[in-house]
Order: sequence, then C-alpha cells, then structure tokens
Amino acid sequence: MTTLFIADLHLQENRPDIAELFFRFLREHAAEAKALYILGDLFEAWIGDDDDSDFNRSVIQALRRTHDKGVVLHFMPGNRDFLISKKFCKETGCHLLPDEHLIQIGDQRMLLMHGDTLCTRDLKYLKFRKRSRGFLMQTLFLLRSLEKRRAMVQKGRERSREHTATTAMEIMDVTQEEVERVMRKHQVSELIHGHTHRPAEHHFLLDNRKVRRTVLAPWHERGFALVCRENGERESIEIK
Ligand SMILES: [Mn+2]
Repeated sequence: MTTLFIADLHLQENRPDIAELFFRFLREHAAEAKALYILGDLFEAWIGDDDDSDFNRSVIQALRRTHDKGVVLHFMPGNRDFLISKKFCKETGCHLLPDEHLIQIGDQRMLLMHGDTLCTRDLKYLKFRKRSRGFLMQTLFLLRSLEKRRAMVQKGRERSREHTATTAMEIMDVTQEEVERVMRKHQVSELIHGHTHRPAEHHFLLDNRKVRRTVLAPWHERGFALVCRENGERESIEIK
C-alpha cells in the first residue's frame, strides 16, 4: 500500500488543464493508495467554504469520490487556502491537519508541513500571516459578501506578486536553522513540505544523524506526487 503526498497545485478556474491533471491523478494514482496527503495550496485562493462555485464543486466532488473508494484523505492548509474549514472537510471527507503534523510510515516517522513558516527571513510575509490568521480578522473577512471577498483577495494577490517580484530569492526560501529547530523539536529525521516551489531532496547531518528534507514540486505544467511505501521505498511520479 502506498501513501501519496502532493502540494502547491494552485487550482483555479482559469487553469482547467491543471484541474484536469488533478482529476486524472485522483482516478489513476490516488484511487489505489492507502492515503493521500495534500500539503497546502491545493487552491490558488480560497475565500471561504461558502463559495460554492461550479469549479469548487467539481474539485470537492472529485475528492469525495476518491474518499468513497476508501482512500484516507488529509488536508493541511497552505498560505493560499488557509480558510478551508470544517464544511469543505465534511464534504470531501478530508481530515484537517495542523501546521506541523507527524505521521509514521513503516518504521519511518515523518514531519509534514506546508513550509511557509520555515521561511523565517521573510518578515513581511510572516507579519501578514499573523495578521490574516487572527480570529477577529477571519471572522470579519468571512462576514463580507463573496464578491467583496473575491475583490479583496484579488488585491492581496497583486500585492503579493509585487512582494515576490521585489524580494530576494534567498529571503523566500527556508532557513536551515528553522528547519533544524523544527526537526529537533519533533525528533524526526524526515521532513516533507511544499510552498517554496523548489523541489529537491536535501540530505544533511542533524546532531550526527542523517536526515532528509523533501520539497514537493508545484503543479505548473505537469503534476507531481511523492509516493512512499511501508518498506521505506519511495518514488516521484509525474502526471502529464
Ligand atoms: Mn504556499
């Protein structure tokens, strides 16, 4: 039995090709798996579980069908879709995961994260993150009409694009100290995350132990998933 990991699909209405890859991935790869972990930014934007656009419905239904085949679905919010909440999870059958989540596959303990909190040099973003995730801010945002929320998110995206374009690449990558801190805290030799769009396997020594940090690939033109087996084997698959 396999466990699959994906992140950063950034599903959106104006990229039906990526949504189609995702649906195919669910039918042809996930359907056979024991579990699927979605590690954030499944959607380019999520303005609330009450947004029942046809596009959102199609994604929810595809996940539901996968769940109904017996695949255990897990969803960890990213920085784009952190407003995904109980209703979405109830409809899809996804378990909602906290920011840092530990799992065990075979004899391997792994820490799962979206990855944005590892980028501790990006102070501007972390400030925004703190503000936007406050209970009051979220409640006030969700009280607005869908149109108003859509417009606000659009504005936020423009500002974020500006920030990304004018901020040095190193600032938007993870800091090694934070990676080591969080891996030490959870006593793991394996960390899997997305967010940075820099797919890689980083091997390094942590307190004289060999450890690994795997960065999942974003779905730009193709789809990607990490496949892990109980016996410790793993492979990367491409969906095109
Ligand atoms: Mn992200």
